[in-house]
Amino acid sequence: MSERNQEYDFKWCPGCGDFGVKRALEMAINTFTEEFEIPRTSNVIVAGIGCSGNMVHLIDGEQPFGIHGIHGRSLPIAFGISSSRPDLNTIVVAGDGDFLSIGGEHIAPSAYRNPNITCIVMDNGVYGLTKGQSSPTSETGQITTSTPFGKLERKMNPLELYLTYGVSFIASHYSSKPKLLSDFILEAMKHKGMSIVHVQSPCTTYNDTYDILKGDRKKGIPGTAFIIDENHDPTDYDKAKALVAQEGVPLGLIYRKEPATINELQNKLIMDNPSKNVEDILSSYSI
Ligand SMILES: Cc1ncc(C[n+]2csc(CCOP(=O)(O)OP(=O)(O)O)c2C)c(N)n1
Ligand code: SF4
Ligand SMILES: [Mg+2]
Repeated sequence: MSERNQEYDFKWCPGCGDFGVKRALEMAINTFTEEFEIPRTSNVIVAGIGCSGNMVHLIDGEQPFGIHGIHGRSLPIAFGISSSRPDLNTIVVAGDGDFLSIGGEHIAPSAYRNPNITCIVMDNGVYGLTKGQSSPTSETGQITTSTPFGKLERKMNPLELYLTYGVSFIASHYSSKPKLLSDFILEAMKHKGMSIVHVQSPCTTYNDTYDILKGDRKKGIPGTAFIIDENHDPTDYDKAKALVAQEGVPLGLIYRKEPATINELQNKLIMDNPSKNVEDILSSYSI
């Protein structure tokens, strides 16, 4: 996609958190493109299937490239792009269902490879596009269209999962502060390796969590989102583990390390084996 498709008529519901994420992503792409003096088309968005994935069709202004692929398969598609075209800024946009449920099996292999991609996960705790079924991040006991008597399973903690798998950059934020969110997305884009910005992006139609996240004094709701303490050291794995084990939604950078990316390792392997021709390479696989 190098031109916005005017005939694509998908619209987010009024108040959907994904509007704020879109604004944040646009700001981050603009800054990244300007700072590195690259063409807009050197950014490529790989989208999951869901209301969130429709982001790829809704970006305003000069268009980046985009792929709206298969449900749950944004990570393998992004890996293919970043391996073959390391010059591109590869960005995944996906929902909690797409990324953590049907696509969940791709997170671990991707974390172990550490490709240079940035993932923006829009977590609304439901499958919005298909009318509000429960997702891995719905609350236990939550009534949804697929759990009319309450969800039985435990609620997933995605930040803990990313840390356990060794994702090399993990940030958490919400959609209500697009400028702040864009700063973390930009940092994630600059990070060499797999980065995830996990965003609480409420679904106003099936799971409106704005009050729960931000709190409402008049209604006596304390608010679950909290800014990460400025003394938090994101390079300290144990501190990051303790942080994500806390109740509530941390806002900020949780963890960062800089292991080699899969592209760097592949390049080294090629450099270390310069004389091999195709026949030699093939024969090294025979037993
Ligand atoms: C293989 C496959 N299975 C199921 C679906 C139906 N489907 C489309 S989107 C979706 C869930 C999306 O949920 P999420 O990723 O949380 O996105 P949201 O709409 O909430 O942003 C499902 C189950 C599909 N399109 N393809
Ligand atoms: S159904 Fe929910 S997630 Fe989908 S556009 Fe509407 S508010 Fe957003
Ligand atoms: Mg969702």
